[in-house]
Amino acid sequence: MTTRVVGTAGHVDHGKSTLITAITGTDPDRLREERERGMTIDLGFAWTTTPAGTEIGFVDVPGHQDFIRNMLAGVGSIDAVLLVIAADEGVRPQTREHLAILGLLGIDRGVIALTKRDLVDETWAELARAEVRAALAGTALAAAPLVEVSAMARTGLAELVAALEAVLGAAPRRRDAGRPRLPIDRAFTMTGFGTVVTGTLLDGELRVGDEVEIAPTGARARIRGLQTHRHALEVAVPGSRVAVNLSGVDRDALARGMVLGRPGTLTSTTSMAVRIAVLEAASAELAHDEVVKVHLGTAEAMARVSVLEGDAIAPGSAAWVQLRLADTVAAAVGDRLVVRRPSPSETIGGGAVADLAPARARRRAEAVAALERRAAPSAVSRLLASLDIPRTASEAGERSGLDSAERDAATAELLARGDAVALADALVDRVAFEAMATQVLRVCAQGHRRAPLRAGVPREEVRAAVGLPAKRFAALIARLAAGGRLAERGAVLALPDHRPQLSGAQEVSWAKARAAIARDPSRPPTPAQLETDFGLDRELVAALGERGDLVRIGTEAVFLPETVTVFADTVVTELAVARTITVARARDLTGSSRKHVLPLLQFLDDQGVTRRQGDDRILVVAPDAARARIRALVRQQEKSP
Ligand SMILES: Nc1nc2c(ncn2[C@@H]2O[C@H](COP(=O)(O)OP(=O)(O)O)[C@@H](O)[C@H]2O)c(=O)[nH]1
Ligand SMILES: [Mg+2]
Repeated sequence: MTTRVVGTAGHVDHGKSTLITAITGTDPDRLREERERGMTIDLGFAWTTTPAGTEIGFVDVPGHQDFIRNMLAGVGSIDAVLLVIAADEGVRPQTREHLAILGLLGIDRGVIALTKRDLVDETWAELARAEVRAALAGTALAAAPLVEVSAMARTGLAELVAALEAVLGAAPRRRDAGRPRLPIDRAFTMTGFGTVVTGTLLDGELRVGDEVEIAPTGARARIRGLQTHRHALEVAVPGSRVAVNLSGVDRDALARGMVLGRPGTLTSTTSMAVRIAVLEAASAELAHDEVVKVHLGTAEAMARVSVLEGDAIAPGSAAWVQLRLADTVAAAVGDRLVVRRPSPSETIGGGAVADLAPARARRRAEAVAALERRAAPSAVSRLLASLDIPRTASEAGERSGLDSAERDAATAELLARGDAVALADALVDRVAFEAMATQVLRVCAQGHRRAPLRAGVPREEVRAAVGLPAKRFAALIARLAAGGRLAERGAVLALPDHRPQLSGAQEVSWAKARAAIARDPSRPPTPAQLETDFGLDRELVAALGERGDLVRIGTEAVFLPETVTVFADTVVTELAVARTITVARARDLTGSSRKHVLPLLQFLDDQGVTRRQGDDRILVVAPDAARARIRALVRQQEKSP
């Protein structure tokens, strides 16, 4: 069975509540004050099941202009409107204001009820119909069916329900983004149950037992029970009227305007960017810095308007604004809001939220261009506009107001086109990716200039400069390395062509040391001796190793590259013939000392050329391959330190 929600609208005393009572058998005016005054003050709720089996929940709103804020809290998430106009009075001010609000909220389906038909004759009814059609002209409801009814005489009621059912039948299914949101319209305690909140459920399902969070307070609670139209449920579906029985939260901690959702899925903010359309009928332009009342979902907050284009928005036109709210509200991209002027009370305009907590724009033109992209009609361009910094697909989808299916399709397309790049758990647009890449390369270049002797810049230093979390940073670096734009050298990062650079004085010291080593290459000095005798400190020795001028074996032995090659050739040739070699034999063959031969043999082991077997070593690879490997290693050190 499908359940749908219809909201009433129309001027006070035109018969909305009486009509709902006639259709559902429930008087939606539930407050004592309402019954005493015969006037709706706050939202009322009732429901009926049509003969064809559609369950319709009604949200009955007050028509009086003093209670417009309650009306706004009720019509935000309805499927269709029942616009009530009394045949005897015709179109009145709140008929027009409600009509304008419906337009701003994007409610474009509904039925017009011409009520109190028993009070007028056919000539008068004819005039009323013409007046109604004229008022609707140019609105989304221009072609809505009009049904003449009398709640008193009970005429036209079946036709009205049938017309509503037809309109609802053509309405799209409610979106299920897997991210339920219940804008709370009532919070109360019920004897025997405890805390209950009600609302029209959006964007996902709620289940008994779910843990929930209340935004913007962040309070946590658990769902004890769910009801739609007084039936107990296990699961409540999007688009239905829901009463949620909560445990773990006090009624006093809950109020209309708060939103219930899954923990961690709601966004609360005090600022948002919206393209505001100002009503043609507005009494004045909406000025920069003006203070207005913002109605969003069931919430309301005072806000200051920053007009991003020009200094004011004239009646009948639209422009991007940033709203700075006095109170925190929970909102999502795509939510519609209405802007009112507090006094004299007047609906000015409204629009859809395009960005939450937008960065304060330094240049208005840039901010507007970015917002235009974010409000683009296609899912792909909206998602792309959300990827100006790395975001998970789910974060980006939420920012762009996409459901999960739209988001997944758009993600796949952006990745396939190369317009977005995956970085671990996140996506980022190509432009931002290139900006981050440039930053990495720039930090490396600066590091090379600052410390020319170093092999590169510590990864952590680069990561801090780019400001990415570890996994995304690792993915960024892996991409740059795979593309040959960056070299990963152990714990440091370097530009691929970076070679440690020695100063003139260092080159002179090295030339002296090199000449000394070359005099007896198989018995070179240790790094400690190089430092005391030639002033080559460990950093310089490391740099010479990176540059390929020295081969470092462990931390305590250095050799000239050609010494390593000659030693390896000698050992390999001996092994090719004798199969095994001892340390003593290697020493004798190369005219070296045990102390110097040990690290060289260890080096061959480490490079996978030889292996220890007892006190001997044996060859692990074919002799030619062994020679080639050592040459390649020593040469590689020269080419790419
Ligand atoms: N004669 C007549 N009076 C009606 C009809 N519907 C409502 N009324 C009366 O109009 C007044 C206002 O009705 P109500 O439903 O409270 O209007 P609302 O403010 O739009 O909710 C009440 O006194 C109703 O009894 C109708 O069909 N015929
Ligand atoms: Mg009423």
